[in-house]
Amino acid sequence: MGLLVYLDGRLVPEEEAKISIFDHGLLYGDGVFEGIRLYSGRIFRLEQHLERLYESAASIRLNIPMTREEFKQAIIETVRANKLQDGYIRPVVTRGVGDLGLDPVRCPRPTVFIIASTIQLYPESLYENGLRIGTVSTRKNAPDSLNPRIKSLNYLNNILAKLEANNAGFAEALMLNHQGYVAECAADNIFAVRRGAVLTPPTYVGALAGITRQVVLELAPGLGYQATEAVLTLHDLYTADEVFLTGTAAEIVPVVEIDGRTIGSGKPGPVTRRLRAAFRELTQREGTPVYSS
Ligand code: PXG
Repeated sequence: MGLLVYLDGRLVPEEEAKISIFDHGLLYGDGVFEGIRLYSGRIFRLEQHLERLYESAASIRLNIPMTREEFKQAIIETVRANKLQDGYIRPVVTRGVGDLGLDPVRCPRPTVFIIASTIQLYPESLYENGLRIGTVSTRKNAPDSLNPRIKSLNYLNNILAKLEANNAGFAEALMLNHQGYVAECAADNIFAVRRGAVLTPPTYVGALAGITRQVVLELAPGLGYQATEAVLTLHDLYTADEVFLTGTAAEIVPVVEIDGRTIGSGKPGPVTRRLRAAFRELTQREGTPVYSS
């Protein structure tokens, strides 16, 4: 594709963007990352993504060797260098190069890279027909072992869940926490609509503090829906009027079947559709401009 990639302070052709085999991001998944969307030349919710990146890093005691403003400029420069109008941005900060032991103290300098690329959008049929998802046996990492708010490079828990879902013929994996409460999907947050209220599990149950999730919680009241965090069981989902998933790549996707139970009418519901329309409108209206000021 001939991309220019930001790597440790320089823009380099993607073929030259190489990382050491001793980088602890690779050896141990020791690092943090973000996934950010670019819509019509504007970066959506950039400040919130940067805040989550810096908070994730602080939580694992990883010092990002740039200020937030410098990081923001690096992201903007990377998008500009690739002349993108719409796309997906992946900033990554790893513990950096160390030895074969896992001690982070032996990694003097974090590795920073930013990929800005185009995005393969999900087919429109997905939004029109909705998804069939299934609960997997892989439980979400316990929050007292790995806090779900840390968006780390360590995604094996999610990948194991995804493999199970693939194997069972489901589009997404619904993950429960160690107590059996609904946490989230392998790469998306989950919402239930019950009697006009829009509900999503609190992060302490085992969910990432998703940026799209936050946008939905902000948009819902303006459309006349009460929006709150709630601890949810599978029963709450099976008997919901509507269920949908949220994520940067997927945006807002209706779910029409869970574990063989039809959700609501079996078609994407009106609340999901209105939220999705409002979300799309917002992505065209706000965001950090890349090509002006
Ligand atoms: N939960 C998890 C575990 C995630 O990884 C979300 C929720 C949604 O969060 P945002 O901030 O994007 O609304 C994510 C999203 C993919 C992909 O291929 C998604 C994510 C990471 C890597 C790949 O869809 N994170």
